[in-house]
Amino acid sequence: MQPKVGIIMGSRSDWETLRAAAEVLEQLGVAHEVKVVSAHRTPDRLFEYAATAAERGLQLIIAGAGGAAHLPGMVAAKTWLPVLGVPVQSQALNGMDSLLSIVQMPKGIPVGTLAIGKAGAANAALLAASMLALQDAAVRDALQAFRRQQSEAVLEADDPRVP
Ligand code: RP5
Repeated sequence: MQPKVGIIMGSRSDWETLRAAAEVLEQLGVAHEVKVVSAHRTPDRLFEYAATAAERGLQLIIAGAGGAAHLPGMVAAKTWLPVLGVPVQSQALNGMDSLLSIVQMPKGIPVGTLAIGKAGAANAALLAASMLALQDAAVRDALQAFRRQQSEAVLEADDPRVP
């Protein structure tokens, strides 16, 4: 199936975090691709990936990076597609460096920035699905089913003393 969402990350070491985004898209039946694209180590690949993303049929990009996390912002600068940024939890500064690098974009080039770590990665996928659901009834149904199941799971296990 033609991927609709591109999940990219600055390093293979980010996969433990971005895996959460891929799993959610898998669960919702959203076709996606996964690539390591480093802003610093493979800048030419980053430019090529971003510049050709729309013509290859991608509808939005989830970009995760840690530390001096320039990947989401630089990708956003080279494509008109929506870019969702996931700050990876870095060892030195616990992801505060990643968060501030991604969220503080200059006016004119936005990156929709999610929470630090796996919760942010999962939510990036859910937000991507919400955006696709505007035009795609199958994704809308899958997203609504996900929400229903999530609510039911909480309601069915509402006594925290019961394992
Ligand atoms: C960033 O540097 C990556 O996004 C990663 O979070 C961080 C560390 O990368 P590795 O040294 O583990 O490859 O570019």
